[in-house]
Amino acid sequence: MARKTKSAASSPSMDARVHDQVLTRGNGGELHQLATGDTPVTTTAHGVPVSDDQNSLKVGARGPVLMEDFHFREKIFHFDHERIPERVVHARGYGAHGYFEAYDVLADYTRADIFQRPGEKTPAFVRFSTVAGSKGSFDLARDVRGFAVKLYTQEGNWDLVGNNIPVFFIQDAIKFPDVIHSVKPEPDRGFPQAQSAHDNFWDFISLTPEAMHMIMWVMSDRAIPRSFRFMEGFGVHTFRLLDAEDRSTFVKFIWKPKLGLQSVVWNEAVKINGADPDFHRRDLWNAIQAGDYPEWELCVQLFDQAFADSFDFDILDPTKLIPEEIIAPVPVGRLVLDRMPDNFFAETEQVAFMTQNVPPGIDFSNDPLLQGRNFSYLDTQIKRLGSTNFTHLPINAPKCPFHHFQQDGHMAMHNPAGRANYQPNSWAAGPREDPRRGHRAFPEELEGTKSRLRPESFADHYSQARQFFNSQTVHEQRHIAMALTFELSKVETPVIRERMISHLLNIDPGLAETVADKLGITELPAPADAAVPPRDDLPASDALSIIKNGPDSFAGRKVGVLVTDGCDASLVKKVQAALEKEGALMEIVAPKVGGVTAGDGSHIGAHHMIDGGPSVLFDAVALIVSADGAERLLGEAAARDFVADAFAHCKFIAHSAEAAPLFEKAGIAADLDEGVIALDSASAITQFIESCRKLRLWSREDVVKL
Ligand code: HDE
Repeated sequence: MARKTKSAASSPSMDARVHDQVLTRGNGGELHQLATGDTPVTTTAHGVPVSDDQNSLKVGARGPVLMEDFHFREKIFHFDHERIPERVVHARGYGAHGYFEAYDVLADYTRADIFQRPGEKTPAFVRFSTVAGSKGSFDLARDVRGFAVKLYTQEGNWDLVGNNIPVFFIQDAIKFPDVIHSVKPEPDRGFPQAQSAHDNFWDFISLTPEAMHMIMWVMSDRAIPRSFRFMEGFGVHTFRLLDAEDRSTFVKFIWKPKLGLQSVVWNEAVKINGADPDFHRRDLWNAIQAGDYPEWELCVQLFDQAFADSFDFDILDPTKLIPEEIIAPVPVGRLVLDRMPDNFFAETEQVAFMTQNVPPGIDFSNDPLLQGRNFSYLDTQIKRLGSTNFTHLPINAPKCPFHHFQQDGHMAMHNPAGRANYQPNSWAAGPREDPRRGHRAFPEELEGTKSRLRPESFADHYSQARQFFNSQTVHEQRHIAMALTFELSKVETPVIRERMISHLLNIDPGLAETVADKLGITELPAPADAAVPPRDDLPASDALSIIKNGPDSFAGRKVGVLVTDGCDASLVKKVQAALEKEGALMEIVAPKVGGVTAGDGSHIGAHHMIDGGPSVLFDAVALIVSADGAERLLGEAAARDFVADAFAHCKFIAHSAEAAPLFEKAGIAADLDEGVIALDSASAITQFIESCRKLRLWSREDVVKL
């Protein structure tokens, strides 16, 4: 029988200490790490020290394995149960900690504690997500992004569970399972994953005219954001603020990113998904690790009943927004994300957002979508987290004092202490309600007949869709047309494609014709029946466009610099210094990840080998190469794509003179424009940075036809 020795290893190599641990080899050849110094001893979950974590307990060296091995059984048992159900929607997400800071006292509008002491920090946790894909899907799906914020206020958790789009597909929560089933993989075949480009989705949408406004947003660049850091968040529904006397002001919540808005183009998104499926989460991780903390302003659109009664649309209809030109958003505070979770599962996966989490001073409206959500979020947490006691998890627990008589259940981590667990009681024990401090609902007078009716005031499905389209720049309108074409080209059933064209005719006939033409539909269908004639008198709203709301700064963006052996090191340094001054980042891409030897003999380390650092990962690029280096790159497909894609995606390109052959090879030499900047003078770097502030040279689209 093979016996193991635990004595110190005899050969010098086995004596080596790795991170304060001793490696030793049993005479069966297996390696043991012995805990020494500060390294703790491995234990079972019950605290029993473990002697061997490499070999199960067997009869003899070759088995069988003994049931008696409690450590083995516990380890495998726990592993077998590691997975919990993923979220039924918004499964793929990424979270970060931070804080909220109010600018002013808002007591005139709300008694919510979070808005009473300007400058005080309220801890926050934010989870960004895609909607349709499963947990392991890619980040740059064409999809809505979740923007869920948990604010741990002194009067309980306030969850503002929003999206990066201010309207929704449906008007009544009872339709939520239908819209989600339609976008998820088709149930018979189990695909496509994280994509709306398939028959079921467009079938449902084309049979659901109320979705048309949202569809315009989802087909716009809003659905392919460059970073979580560069997108807006919206509470979507109308909520109420209640002051100390329960006087109500209607409110819509908007998060505005400090770094401005930015999206990618579809051709780029598809390639990013291959090059880095974690593009968005890596971006947030990197920014926070680098101390470049993302920040948003919380803005409120405030209005009263008189405005609600006079507005063109029903303020309870979640397929409508209130244009910012009609009610200007007022900044009331800022949200800063400054810390990543210690553990993804414990925090990002187990966080439970619930729309019904509102503190005193904030209340719901009668939006039927919001009311349905108020049921769904609690219900889903029990399924997902397995116990009514999910509020005991640190990420979900309030950070203010809390007292109640809820007890027991699976995994109860704290129960009421003492004899009283009910009230009223004769022991004068335990908490009591307080109508002055507690959450009070707005005392709205209501009466009506029970019915399953959709209000007439929700009937206009096209006017704001048209307003959204009219508010876009020509480039953004082109992207919408291309997105619709792409999506509908994946629909195999012709009647569904045609049905969508009939809706588009009610939104913009030019758009309908362009999409129909690209789909090869020669005879336009009749416009869809509209419950209410679409209006064409709604003025364009600049706030709806991304390009019109660019940052005018390159801060927070990233340039990929392609270098080769023999390149000009001082030029690389100058570009880096200029980018740092702008608050932007630079990453080096080289033929080998080991880096290059510059012309002056210095070493330049690389972040990426060229195959692993395609230009789609950057906001702009620079080609700082030697003549020899350029010559050698000509044979590499990755180098050609680096240049061709940067150009096709309308990015600004700076280059040393020696890069010219790369333009030839990429087939763009004849098309070079003002966005391609030769680094041949001291002012050229400044010119490059100033150009980059525009983010993209959209006029190039007329040449490259994305
Ligand atoms: Fe959600 N939604 N939703 N939703 N939603 C969920 O809750 C639901 C809607 C949103 O990062 C689920 O914990 C219904 C609108 C975000 O953990 C579930 C309806 C908006 C997240 C649910 C909607 C959202 C969710 C699944 C129609 C923007 C991710 C897992 C009435 C204002 C939160 C979970 C996170 C998640 C239900 C519509 C935003 C099933 C019934 C509109 C950001 O409860």
